[in-house]
Amino acid sequence: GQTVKLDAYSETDFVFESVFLTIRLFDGSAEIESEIRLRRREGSGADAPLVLDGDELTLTFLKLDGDRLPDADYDAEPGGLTIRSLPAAEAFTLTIGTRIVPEENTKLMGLYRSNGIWCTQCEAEGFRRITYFYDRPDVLIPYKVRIEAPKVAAPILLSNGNPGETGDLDSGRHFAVWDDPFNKPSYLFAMVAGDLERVGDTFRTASGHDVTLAIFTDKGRSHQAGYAMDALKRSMAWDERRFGREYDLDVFNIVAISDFNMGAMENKGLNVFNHKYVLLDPDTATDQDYAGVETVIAHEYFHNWTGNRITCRDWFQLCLKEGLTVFRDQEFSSDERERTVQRIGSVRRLKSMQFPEDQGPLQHPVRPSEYREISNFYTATIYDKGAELVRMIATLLGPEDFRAGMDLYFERHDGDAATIEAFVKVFEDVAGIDLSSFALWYHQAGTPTLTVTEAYDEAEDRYTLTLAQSLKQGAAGTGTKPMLMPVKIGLVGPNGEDRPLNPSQGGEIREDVIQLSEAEETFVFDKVGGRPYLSVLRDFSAPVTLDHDQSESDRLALARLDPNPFNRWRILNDLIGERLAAAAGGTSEPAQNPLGDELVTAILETAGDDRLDPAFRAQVLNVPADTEIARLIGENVDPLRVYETATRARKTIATAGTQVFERLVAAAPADAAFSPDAASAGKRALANAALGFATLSDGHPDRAFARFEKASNMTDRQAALAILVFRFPEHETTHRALDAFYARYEDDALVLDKWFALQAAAPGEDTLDRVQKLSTHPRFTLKNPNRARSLIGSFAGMNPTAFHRRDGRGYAWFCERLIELDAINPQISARMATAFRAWRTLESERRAKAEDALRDLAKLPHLSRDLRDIVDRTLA
Ligand code: B3K
Ligand code: ZN
Repeated sequence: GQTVKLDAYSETDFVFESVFLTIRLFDGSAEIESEIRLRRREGSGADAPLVLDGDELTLTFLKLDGDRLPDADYDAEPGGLTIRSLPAAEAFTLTIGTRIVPEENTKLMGLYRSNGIWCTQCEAEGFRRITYFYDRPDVLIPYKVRIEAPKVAAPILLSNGNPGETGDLDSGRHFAVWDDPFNKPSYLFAMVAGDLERVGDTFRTASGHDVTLAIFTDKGRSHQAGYAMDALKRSMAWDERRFGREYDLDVFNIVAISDFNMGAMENKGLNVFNHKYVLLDPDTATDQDYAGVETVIAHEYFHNWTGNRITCRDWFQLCLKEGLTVFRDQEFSSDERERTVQRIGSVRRLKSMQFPEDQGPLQHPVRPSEYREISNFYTATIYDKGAELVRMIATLLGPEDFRAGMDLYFERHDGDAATIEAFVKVFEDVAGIDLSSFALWYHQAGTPTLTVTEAYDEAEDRYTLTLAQSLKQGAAGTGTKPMLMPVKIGLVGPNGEDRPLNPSQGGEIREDVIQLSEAEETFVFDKVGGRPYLSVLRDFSAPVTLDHDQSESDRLALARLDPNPFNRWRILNDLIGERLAAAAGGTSEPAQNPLGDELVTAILETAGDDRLDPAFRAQVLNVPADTEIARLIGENVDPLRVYETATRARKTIATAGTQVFERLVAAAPADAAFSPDAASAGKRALANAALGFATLSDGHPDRAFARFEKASNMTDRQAALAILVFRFPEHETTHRALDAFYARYEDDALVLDKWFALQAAAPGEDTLDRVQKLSTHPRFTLKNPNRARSLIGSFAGMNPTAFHRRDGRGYAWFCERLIELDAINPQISARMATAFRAWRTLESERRAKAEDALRDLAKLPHLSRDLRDIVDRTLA
């Protein structure tokens, strides 16, 4: 495959003005007629050919202003169309006919058929699988679409924009026309046709415009769309309140599809969703599922402004829409739910998904400068680190200037295909500052280390803080210069009060935010009123690794009394992570209590403190994942040893906290009425965490099984089942629970995914045998992305003990599946292959086996470009 480079960007030779698509759907094929109005760009050569993108296309005809073009004037290949001898100056119309087979489109890119429903996915480069086009984000034009389809199979016909004419045709067919007045790039095109059920609602915008809302689902599922609709209306209202952004079309449609490569897609006026992020009810969905639906609905809706009204000039700018939109959905969830708990969730995600990426072979900057396959760049770095960069701008500028900057961005760039430079510039302009050293964050890959040293002069009552930043050159080799970063701090007194900050020397500080820009800076604070506890990097104000040699007693004091609740969690979580990494990383017999008594006491005190938010306490009990501990160890990792150390630590907490956990379990009746709100969810999270610990000290499955049977909702049912499967994988009680769960939900694909996923994630080398057997289960298929992810993805991505089996059989089996999957759906195979990304940090035996497996993959001649790109970069 060819490498695409940022600095090779140039405008198209021709300017598209508009397009009219006619899509004729038949059983077994689709005919597309694309009528493009265009002209040669002024200044581009008078004989430059028109070169259009295509992917697996068949041309059926080609006309210039209504007349067939002579064969000699064009070359049509499945992968592109080149047309010569086109008019030099005046505008003209090309009509391009293509034929495709949606039923055979297993890549689920372009136009495909899922469960009888015709639907599309075009981002990033799927439109070229429908028709020849300038399939790039800087070609912005109005689309008119006419869909023709059989009435019985497809009573519902949808596309972008506002609905137009509809009517009947011969032979049981009908048509519908859609008009999208907003200029858009091809990746935002969408079309859906099928026999769908509809849930409707309306939303009146702040300026009084009535918008018709609808969610379309498979037959018999629309009753599960209520929460998604509610989340949509709340998102619309929030974007008006918080960013002054109103919706701009007469209709907003969402369609839930069962075969979908990712979560959802923000097509203008017609969002297409993985049904996992639409369909919910208490009996089948967990609190986490509810939160996921809310986030994804909001995220796609927010794209209407950040992504659609203002799009990206090229795919190197992907974080312009994704990082910003993740930031916006995080803010929405923080306003709708509980800010600290949301922040903890985002930081956990960042550390577990983005940090390993940024510290391994798949490292890339938030704005990459080259790619071989853009689909592989929808990463945690683009999304989550991209969001952190926006958050840092907000923290550096403060709320007023940040909002003013966003207003200016919308005003200045509405209708543009913009760049990161343009985005950063609006904030420079409103705040009158130079953000060039901040902009390095977009270009330098890797996680910086922030080193903290402090000194207190008792005689002068003077506190001195030195902050140093450093960045290692990583796989991407993108530079190591110091970057402007906000470091939010507090100097905390013994009663948990924030002391006033009186900086007398050092660089820039605004309120409680240090604006660190040099490699090292020292700040002096006078009259601090006695030696303070330093609470640093509050709210995780910058995405860095903290290197702070703070005494255990200071840290434990802060864990109790820091007025910044995020830091209370972070300090405990860091301590647990460090202790477990130290114990699991060595080679000597690990200590009986790797956490130490005082830390255990602090955890239990927080978990048992009824004055604190239950969701927060549940987060404190949520010990860092094995993969996070492995990352902290950094080299020669033995995943089995990590698991055993973490289990020992959990047992210690369980034993020391028997009373606390008994009380917490008892306080939450298993059959309580269900409400999906954040406060109720937090109570369930705490009770279920407590149940896990209580079961650990019981040492038998009865209590979890009883809870499983009594559960009134999926959150409690799945939590109890997970305890059984993870702790007692071979116990007869566990089999009984799994069978009962299966019998109850075998016809509900989304719940069955949970059944597969839980079993695949059960720790232990033996899980491989179980997963192998499950892969021959009649309900297992690699063709449905959710199902493939539930078993194979969960095994490779969530089960280090089984995937990284010492004998290498986990790799061997996984790679066989990967190859099968690659022939069906390369985006999914490539995504799953990232499970190997930390292979170099493994102990030598496993490392050698992983390397062999990767090299064997690399040798195969027929890998997709997607998978090859990941394999090659992982090995590089
Ligand atoms: N923009 C889409 C992601 C498309 C992924 C293409 N491989 C969903 C989102 O981020 O909102
Ligand atoms: Zn997005």
